[in-house]
Amino acid sequence: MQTEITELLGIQYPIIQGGMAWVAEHHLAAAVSEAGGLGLIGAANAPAEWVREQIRAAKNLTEQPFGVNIMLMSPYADEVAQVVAEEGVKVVTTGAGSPEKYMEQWKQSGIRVIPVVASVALAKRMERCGADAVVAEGCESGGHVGESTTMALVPQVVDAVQIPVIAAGGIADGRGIAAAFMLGAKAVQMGTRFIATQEAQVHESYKNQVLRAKDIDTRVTGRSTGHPVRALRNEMTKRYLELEQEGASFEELEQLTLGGLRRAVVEGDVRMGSMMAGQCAGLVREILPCSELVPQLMQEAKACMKGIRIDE
Ligand code: TUI
Repeated sequence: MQTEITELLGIQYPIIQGGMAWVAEHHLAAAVSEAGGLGLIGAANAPAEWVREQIRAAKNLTEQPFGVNIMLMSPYADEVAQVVAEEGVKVVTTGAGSPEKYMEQWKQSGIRVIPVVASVALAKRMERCGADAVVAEGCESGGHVGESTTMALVPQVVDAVQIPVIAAGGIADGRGIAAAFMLGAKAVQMGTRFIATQEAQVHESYKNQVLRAKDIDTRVTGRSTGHPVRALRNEMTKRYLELEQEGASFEELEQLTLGGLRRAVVEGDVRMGSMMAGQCAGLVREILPCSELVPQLMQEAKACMKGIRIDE
């Protein structure tokens, strides 16, 4: 299925894997790209040299295009911005900030730049400074979240900009993809669904928690500190929310989440780790290889769209 996004990125399916911190490393990124979507390496808070190694490792696994997601609050963001240009990365997505200061350098290096936005205002600013597309991410998503839902945000961003819009937040199956197209999106970005894949280098216990999750099993911590983050509920989110209610200091709260992603992803600490995941975790029922998952998602989406065509 060709859209403006598949053409822009040179990929087979309009499905982009989210740049999940600790989860989106080269095995997963390469597997998604090999399956016909766009895989992403999530730079998160990692040093630039780790990102360089990941890019090179992904290139060894696939000749298909893949991208790097740069988390702009990272202390290494400036260096990572340089590394993606040096390594000839085809696509960069950004999160948790505005990538304006890197835009000229990236465009000159021929990189397709796709900022993740959670508001119409930022989407318009990104279009003005030369973004090739935007990901409009609703607050159903896992990790750092904005205010608006995907259903409300995506069509408002579509109306506000000329560049293609990619929908994210709460999408985990073909129905979600079809719905995103109905809202005017030209592709989707999915994170949570890709945690439950064979290639995701994520502790089995965390994967199993995604499989077991029900609709109401995520919580947003950090609203009081201005860094709201959605994760599967566990002892950590419970204590965090209690402390927030008691008016705990930023330092006290940070103690609870420091190293939390590593604990969840690497150690499988489902009690005190930070198992970031979106509200659609309840839709995820089985672990699949990306080579099966990506085409299957697209088949489901096509079937949905066929079902509601009124000219048949
Ligand atoms: O970035 C994300 N999701 C993330 S980043 C992340 S790393 C992290 N780890 C621990 C604690 C906190 C973060 C985990 N998940 N999604 C993309 C996204 N970006 N959503 C919202 C935004 C955003 C928010 C504010 C983009 C820009 C912005 O402000 C820009 C400006 O300057 O106005």
